[in-house]
Amino acid sequence: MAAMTSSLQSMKPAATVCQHKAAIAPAAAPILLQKTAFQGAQLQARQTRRHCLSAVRTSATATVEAPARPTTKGPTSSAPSDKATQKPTVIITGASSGLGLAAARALGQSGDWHVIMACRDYSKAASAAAAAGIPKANRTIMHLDLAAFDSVRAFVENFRASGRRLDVLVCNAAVYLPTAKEPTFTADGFELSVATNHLGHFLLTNLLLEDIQSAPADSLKRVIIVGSITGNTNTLAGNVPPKADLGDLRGLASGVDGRIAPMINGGDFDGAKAYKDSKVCNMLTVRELHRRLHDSTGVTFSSLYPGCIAETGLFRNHIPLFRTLFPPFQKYITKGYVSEDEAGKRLAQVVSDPKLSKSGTYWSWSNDSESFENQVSEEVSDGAKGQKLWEISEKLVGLA
Ligand code: NDP
Ligand code: PMR
Repeated sequence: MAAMTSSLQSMKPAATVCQHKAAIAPAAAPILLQKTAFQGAQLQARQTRRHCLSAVRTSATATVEAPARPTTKGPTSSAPSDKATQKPTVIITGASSGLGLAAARALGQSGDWHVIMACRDYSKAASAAAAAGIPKANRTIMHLDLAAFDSVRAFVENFRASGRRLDVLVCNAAVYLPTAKEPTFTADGFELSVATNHLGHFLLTNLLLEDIQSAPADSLKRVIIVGSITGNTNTLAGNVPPKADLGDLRGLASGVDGRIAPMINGGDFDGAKAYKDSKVCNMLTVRELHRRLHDSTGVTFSSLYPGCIAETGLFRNHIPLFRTLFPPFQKYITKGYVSEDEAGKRLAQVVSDPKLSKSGTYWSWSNDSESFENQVSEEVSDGAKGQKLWEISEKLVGLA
């Protein structure tokens, strides 16, 4: 295991690319950013964003299973009575593998839910749904690339055009880039893990809140953002270096002026830390959503740590030795291991169990699979930091 830790600590920056470079016309070649060229410098961000985003828009509409020509501006125009007769609907981001797929299966197979699988790879999601045995009638696959704000907005329009009610949103998708030597920046100009795991979900949640609010009276009305033990430094797992630490958020804040920083705290790029920081953002966002919006909307906001699901695609970018040793380490040494199936049931429980209705909660499970309200770290419980993160994020995603 020392090898795992040292492999994480030895990461050094290397090359930086625009996420959508394959979709960009030759004229846009200069926007393939090199770290040295932009570090601390003002970017031609608007031009970059416009160009990459038009490419994303094309691919998004081409792969949507639901109606592909959205016309609605706010929540769908279907009569409320239509929605009252529909099954409750849950949107799960990143439902093409791992935890998201397992939760989609648990909910889809229950027969009580319609699951919108919000995925960036349509074919992969379709094969995964079929292999998992999620009945076709109980699921819809819709394209969503969380690493592109334009795709998030297109997803929301497409969802609204489908005429479905929305009861629960699960922000589950994530990327973990522990061996990356250089940051990857999205077309919008943000480090890939923070953009995907935090900013994309932040925008999605804000846009879909009004849809959840207008769900029929019997709705559970929930927003769930998947957190992790590794973002909580009040645990042993959270103290494995590199530790999560957003600092004063100066790196993230510099994006408001169009500058690009590889890390939220303004430091040098570290892929493992970027992931853990993004999980801190997820858990801070849940607490801030609760503080700002629970009383006025009646929506329940929660986060969770489902256990260590040591065999998911999350570790696809880790070194082979890690992928071999990590599952037995978690099974026999830390005893933190949980199967995808069990973790999926846990997430499905946070979606559907009327008892798990306390807003602002970070759920965890004991070894006998009993849910309990867990404690978060000092950083995750820092209300001032949560507020600051919210205000910066609103500006970065174009909501303020
Ligand atoms: P997986 O890699 O299996 O699942 C991640 C999902 O996110 C995939 O479906 C992936 O899509 C999707 N995704 C990645 N980037 C994007 C994007 N830009 N747009 C849309 N979807 C995207 O990992 P897990 O199931 O382990 O992770 C799920 C959640 O669980 C994450 O939030 C993770 O932080 C959390 N978690 C995981 C733990 C674990 O031990 N595994 C422990 C604690 C929390 P694709 O299939 O196309 O790659
Ligand atoms: Mg951890 C009780 C101990 C515990 C638990 C529950 C986890 C979960 N880990 C624990 C302990 C340790 N880990 C210890 C003592 C070490 C040092 C040997 C260790 C190392 C380690 C590495 C190198 N652990 C890791 C990594 C990763 O690359 C994973 C990671 O940080 O991903 C972000 C990881 C994880 N350990 C966990 C969990 C749940 C993960 C991964 C998933 C996540 O947080 O999303």
